[in-house]
Amino acid sequence: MAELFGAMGLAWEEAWGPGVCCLRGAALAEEAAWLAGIEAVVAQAPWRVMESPMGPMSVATTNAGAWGWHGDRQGYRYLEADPRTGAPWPPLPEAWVPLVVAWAEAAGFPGFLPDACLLNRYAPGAKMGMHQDRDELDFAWPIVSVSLGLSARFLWGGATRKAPVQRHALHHGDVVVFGGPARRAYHGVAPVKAGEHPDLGPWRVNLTFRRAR
Ligand code: MD3
Ligand code: FE
Repeated sequence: MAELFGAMGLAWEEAWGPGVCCLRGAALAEEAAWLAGIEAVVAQAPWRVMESPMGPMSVATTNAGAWGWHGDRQGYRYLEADPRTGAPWPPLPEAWVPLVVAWAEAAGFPGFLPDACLLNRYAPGAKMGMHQDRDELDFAWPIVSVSLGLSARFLWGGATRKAPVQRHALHHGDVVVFGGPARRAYHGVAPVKAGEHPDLGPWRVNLTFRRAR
């Protein structure tokens, strides 16, 4: 467990396995920029519940960046505009990008430049079933995840649905970079427990930065 400074603020690096790097608390140093950025995104593209072929998701979702992830009964894809309004998704807040770039680089992915940020908001009881993220073009790029608000139990499986699952708590300010052999691993989030976070209230918000195209 190495202590990191500089672009990461003060953070603790944890290796979970091949291709996964957890930077505990890395987003805390710029917490205000994360919260203000979320407010700006949601003002332009409000939280909405997306559908999946199995029915409505239990999280509320929105997007920022050139591409936004969209789910409906037909399946999943990236869209250049918010289907609610036809307008482009809000831009990635400027303060976010250098932080994400630095975390990706620290995890061994120089040159990562996200063009999509999927924001998921969990109320107590909300969860995400085990799935792979495979709507992006190039799996050589990692996904960078930022967790804020209520804690959650993250479930990390393997290359198949049957592989054993590791469980890791994710807390306010934690950053995880998933790349290489972990990029197509099955993963999910257990139902979030009721609680009240001092800065976010009764919510968990997770942001995933992706290279969609
Ligand atoms: C491992 N979100 O939006 S973030 C998702 O906490 C998603 O909201 C979860 O899974 C959340 O698709 C988990 C961590 C994460 C994100 C993408 C991954 C882990 C991943 C892609 C591949 C492997
Ligand atoms: Fe995912």
